[in-house]
Amino acid sequence: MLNDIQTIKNLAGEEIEKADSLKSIQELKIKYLGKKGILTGKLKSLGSTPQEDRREYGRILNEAKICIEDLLSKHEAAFKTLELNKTLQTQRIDVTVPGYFIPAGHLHPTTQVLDEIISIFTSLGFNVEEGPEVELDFYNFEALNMPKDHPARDMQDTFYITEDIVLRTHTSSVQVRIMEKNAPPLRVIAPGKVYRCDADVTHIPMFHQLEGFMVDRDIKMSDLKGVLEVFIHTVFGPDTKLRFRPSFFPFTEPSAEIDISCVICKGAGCNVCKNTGWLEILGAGMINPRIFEMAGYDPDQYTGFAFGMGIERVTMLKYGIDDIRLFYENDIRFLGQF
Ligand code: FA5
Repeated sequence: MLNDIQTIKNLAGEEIEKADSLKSIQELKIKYLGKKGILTGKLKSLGSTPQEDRREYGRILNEAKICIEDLLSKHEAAFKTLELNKTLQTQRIDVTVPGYFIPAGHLHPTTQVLDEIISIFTSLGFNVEEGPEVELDFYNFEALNMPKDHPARDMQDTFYITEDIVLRTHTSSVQVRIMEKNAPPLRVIAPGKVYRCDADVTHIPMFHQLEGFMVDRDIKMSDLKGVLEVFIHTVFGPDTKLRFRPSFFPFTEPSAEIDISCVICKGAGCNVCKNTGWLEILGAGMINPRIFEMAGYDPDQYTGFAFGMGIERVTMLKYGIDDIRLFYENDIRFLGQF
């Protein structure tokens, strides 16, 4: 037995010295000291040795165990340090290397311009309101003085959901909804998506409009002019001129189309303004008294103005974009410029 223990101890010592990796050290640990290990086997058989030898054998076995354990843990620690150094060498992090550029997204140009327009009107005391995009024919047309057979309905190519429900063709649909629920005075803007069955370089089936209206006693066309001047001068610069051109909308009387002096040639005449020096920007007018009757307001007491603009159109004028379809083709080379 004593010889056996000595042989095991020597053999383990030799094998541990020869081990060339952490893995082989761990294998040797199992081989000698694991549950079914050689030395563990000897310790287990201690019970079957004669009583008089048991003590001595036990002591020598324990000494051998401690000696092998020591040797194993020394080599284990050495290999661990070696491997750590190797990892540190090969996976060295150079904190001075510049980072990768992660492209960040930004707001769509129409959203940027819409946000700017909203902040101009809110600074003038207008409240922001919203209405549904799937709208009753009543609010989109009838309440705006366009009964079912009215020829003005043809001015807007409507997507009908049913005979009485449409995709709203303009944000003017919000006017009567707001007036029904609120008494004057009112100062409201209503931005949002609108839909028309229409597509070419200046028209798309889904676009954004912003409606604005003010109702109170003694609101005049000059108030409309003053408000629009602040808006136009802020967006296009203080030298931009405004022109009111007579027009027709069933819900305003009188009605006007508002032009601004061409942002490219400053009024001298160029391709963009077709040599007129002017660019159309929005529709407006004094709210037709029939709309007040629809909303339950007394037209003898209240007057008001309304205007409506296409946000893509304003964005095109602001940045000199000549094709409205670019906004919704999702070409990052175009969108990245804003
Ligand atoms: C209207 O929609 C009226 N509701 C505006 C209004 C409001 C007048 C209040 C008076 C009082 P119009 O159909 O002209 O008007 O459209 C207004 C703007 O929407 C146009 O000047 C244009 O910039 C934009 N627009 C119209 N159709 C399209 C389209 N298919 N694609 C992109 N923009 C469009």
